[in-house]
Amino acid sequence: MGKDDAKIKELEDLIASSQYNKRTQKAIGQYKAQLAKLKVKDEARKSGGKGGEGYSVRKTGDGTVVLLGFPSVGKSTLLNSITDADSEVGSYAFTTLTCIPGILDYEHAKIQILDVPGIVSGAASGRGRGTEVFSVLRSADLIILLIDVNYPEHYSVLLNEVYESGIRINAKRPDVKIKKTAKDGVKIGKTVKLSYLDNETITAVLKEFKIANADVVIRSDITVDQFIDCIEDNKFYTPAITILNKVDMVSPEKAAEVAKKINADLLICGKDKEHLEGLKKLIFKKLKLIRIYLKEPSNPPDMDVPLIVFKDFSIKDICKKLHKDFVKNFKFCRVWGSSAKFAGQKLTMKHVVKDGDVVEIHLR
Ligand SMILES: Nc1nc2c(ncn2[C@@H]2O[C@H](COP(=O)(O)OP(=O)(O)O)[C@@H](O)[C@H]2O)c(=O)[nH]1
Ligand SMILES: [Mg+2]
Repeated sequence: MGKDDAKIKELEDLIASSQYNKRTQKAIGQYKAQLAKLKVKDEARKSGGKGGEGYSVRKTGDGTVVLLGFPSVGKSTLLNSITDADSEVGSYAFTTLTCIPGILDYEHAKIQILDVPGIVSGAASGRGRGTEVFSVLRSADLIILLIDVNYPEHYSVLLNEVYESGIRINAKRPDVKIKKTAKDGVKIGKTVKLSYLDNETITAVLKEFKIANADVVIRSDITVDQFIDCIEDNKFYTPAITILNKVDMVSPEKAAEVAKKINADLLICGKDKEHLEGLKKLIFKKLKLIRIYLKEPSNPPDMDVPLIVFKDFSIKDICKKLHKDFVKNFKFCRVWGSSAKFAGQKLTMKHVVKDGDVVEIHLR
């Protein structure tokens, strides 16, 4: 064990054995900040010269979903069931050694699903192909936590691995602005009452990151961990769903009991191709995909084949998706549908579309 490993362990023990309260929050905040810094250093060392480049899988399609689970929970089987992929299935661990992509065709959306090697505890710190897995994970628009009904205990391990890899699932980025300044110390503005942080702790934690002068504005009731996330500014906020797999192997009562324990969003039998509509629908919903219909000037729109985009996409995002020159050559657009004030409203690239809108793009 290296010097940093020992220090990490010492800090983790200190944090675990301390009660977080008004009196201790400053010290705990400082430990947590020191720990966060050591972990960054540790990750850089473990990924070596590779810089965490991971598998070379190009993002394609309308959204990317990563299947995450321990070895043998049925990831490859599920990928083969819901996509065009042909991934090797095996009854032993580590069958899948590379990242296998497949495309799920659903409601005109082409959703890329990635089957990555099973992770094991400690993956976030570089063991068992973790570095590669997590670089794929960080590119996900949605993460599926796949749990084998026989191993519900995997759930908390997965959650921990995902957290340690810098991904905050089903969480909103906290509303915190930190602007470094040249002098005058740390100035803190708050629009909410903070339950877990006082000014002294905020200042002490910033100091650990060598920030002595800053304007800080906090608009959500954050914890010290969330504050550190905001300082590091390298976290990913990704939606996730928990899917309980292989429910054919146990009684319905047992499956329901396990599902409750891990708060599963859906129970499936990944082998059973015919009954996975519910999962496809859930994936589409969780990706927050919407349908846009394109129209050419003086022609009716093509209402058969929508363009699938993410909710909150702007016209500019749509242009980028359509063609590499569209942004450069954009003149204006007209929009029909719920995002427009009136039918055929003339709008700029900043306009944000809504599900079912008809869009006509005018280029120079
Ligand atoms: N009973 C049952 N077995 C399954 C199911 N899905 C996968 N398996 C089996 O579990 C084993 C591991 O599957 P695989 O897809 O290779 O898991 P992976 O390592 O997560 O990719 C294989 O023997 C599969 O046939 C399922 O829904 N029900
Ligand atoms: Mg596999």
